[in-house]
Amino acid sequence: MGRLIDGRWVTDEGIRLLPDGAWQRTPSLLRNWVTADGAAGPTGTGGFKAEAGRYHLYVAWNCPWAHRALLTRVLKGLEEAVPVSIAAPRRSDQGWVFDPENGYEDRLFGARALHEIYTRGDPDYSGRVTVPVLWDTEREQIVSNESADIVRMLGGAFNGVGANAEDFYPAALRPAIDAWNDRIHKTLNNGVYRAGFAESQEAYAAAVADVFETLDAIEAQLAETSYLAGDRLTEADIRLFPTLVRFDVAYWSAFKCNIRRLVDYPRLWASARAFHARPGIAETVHFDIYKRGYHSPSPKRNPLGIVPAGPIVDWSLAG
Ligand SMILES: N[C@@H](CCC(=O)N[C@@H](CS)C(=O)NCC(=O)O)C(=O)O
Repeated sequence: MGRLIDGRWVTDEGIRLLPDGAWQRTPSLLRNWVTADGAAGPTGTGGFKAEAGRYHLYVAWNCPWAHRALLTRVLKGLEEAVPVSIAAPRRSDQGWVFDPENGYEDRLFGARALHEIYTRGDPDYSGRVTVPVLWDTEREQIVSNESADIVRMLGGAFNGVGANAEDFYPAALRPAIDAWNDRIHKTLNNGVYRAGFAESQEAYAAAVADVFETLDAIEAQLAETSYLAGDRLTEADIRLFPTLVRFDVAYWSAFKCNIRRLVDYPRLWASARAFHARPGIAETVHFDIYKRGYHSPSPKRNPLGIVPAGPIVDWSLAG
C-alpha cells in the first residue's frame, strides 16, 4: 500500500522508490527544538523550554529511529522527566496504533492511533505519521518527529531539569561524531533498509556493499579507540546501536544483509554487548519483536510471513 506524493510513490514504510529501483526515506516535517532556555534551536520555532514532566515521548519497540531516542532517555536518566508511551509493535491500516489490553497504551490521551496525536497538534497535518514523536503537554503540539534532533535535545537541553551530566556530543569530538553520524546514517541505519527494499539487483548490491564497508570501517576504528569518536561513548555510538542490535536477528535475513554477521566482528560485537549491558539498555531491546516485525508478511519481501527460528544470539557478556 502507498500513495503518490509529489509525483513519487510513498509506501507505508515511508520510503520512496527512485527510477533505478533504489529506495529513499522521506524527510521529517516537524523540527522544533526543546532548549534549556526556550530559545529557538537550529530549525523551527522557539518556545519549548526544557522542563521535567512537560514533554512526552511516543515510540514503538521495533522502530530503530525511536530506539535511539529511548536509549538517550535512559543514558541521560530522563525516565521520570520525560515519560513515554509505546505504540503496538506493528502497523495497521491506521498506521501506528495503541493496544491497551496488551500494554501498549497512550498514557496521555488514551488515543487508539498515533495519527490522532499528530492531528491533535495540527488538525491540518498531512505528512507521514512516524515514531518517534516528542509531544509538548503545555502547548499541546508536537515539538519534533525527527529522531536525530530528539537525541540531541534529550542529550543536551535537560541537564538542569532531571538529566545527568553525561555529554554525548562534546565540543572537542564534534567533527568526528558528525562524520560518523553522517556515514552511519546513510550506509547503515538507512543502508539496511536500502538493501531490504531495493527493487533491482544493482540497487541491492550497492546498498549491501555500503553496509559492510561501514561495518568493516567501524571494526578498524575500534582497534584504535574504545568508541567510535574516541575514548568515550558519544551520540555516534548511540545511533549505531539500534542497527547493530537488529542486525543478526532481522537485517541479516529479512533485508539480505548477509555477507557477515555482527558476531563475526570481534571488536564490534564486544562493544555492542558492553553497550547492551549498561543499566537500563536491555529493557529497551526486544529480539522477538524485531524477528517477527521484520519478517511480517510483505507482498514483495516475505509474502507468506514465515518467521525464521534463528539465529539464537547470546548477548550476555559471557556469550
Ligand atoms: N526521520 C525519521 C524516520 C522515522 C521513521 O521512519 N519511523 C518509521 C518506523 S521505523 C515510521 O514510523 N514509519 C511510518 C510511516 O512512514 O508511515 C526519524 O528518524 O525520526
